[in-house]
Amino acid sequence: MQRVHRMEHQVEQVQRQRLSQARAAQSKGRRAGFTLLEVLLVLAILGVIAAMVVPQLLGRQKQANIDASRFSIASLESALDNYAVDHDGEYPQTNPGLEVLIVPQQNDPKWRGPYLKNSNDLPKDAWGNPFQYEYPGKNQRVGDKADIWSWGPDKTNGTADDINNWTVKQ
Ligand SMILES: [Ca+2]
Repeated sequence: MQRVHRMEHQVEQVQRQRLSQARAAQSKGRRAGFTLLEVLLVLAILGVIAAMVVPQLLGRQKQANIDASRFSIASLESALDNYAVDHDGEYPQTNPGLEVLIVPQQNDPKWRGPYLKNSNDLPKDAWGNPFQYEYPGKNQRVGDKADIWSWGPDKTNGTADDINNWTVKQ
């Protein structure tokens, strides 16, 4: 009777051991699989976030460049106004253009520049191109003003993305 009991006990022990091993193996397997799933999930989420955020950031960068170029045009306009104050209300002609805001033309006793804060170089637009200048302006609707414009993001003159001082809001 006691022997039988002992045997039952041994069987029970072995069963318990096997079960515990099986659980350990199962848990190990599940863990590894879950880690891989986690990685894939994270990658998928990152992909979704990148797909949403990157175009938005690019769009924002483009808008910032447009704003910066518009700001430069406004600075040039005010520098030209200062130049005109010293030159009996006359803006520089198309040639020599904006250059005279930094360097006076020969025989120009009225010049009291430089008229730009950064007097070493004329500002460039956000895409590295010089601002275009024409006086008398052909596009101004009111008054005697100069045309100032940037070729815009596509770096090409006369396209829709040009930034200028005669279109009210682009
Ligand atoms: Ca353009």
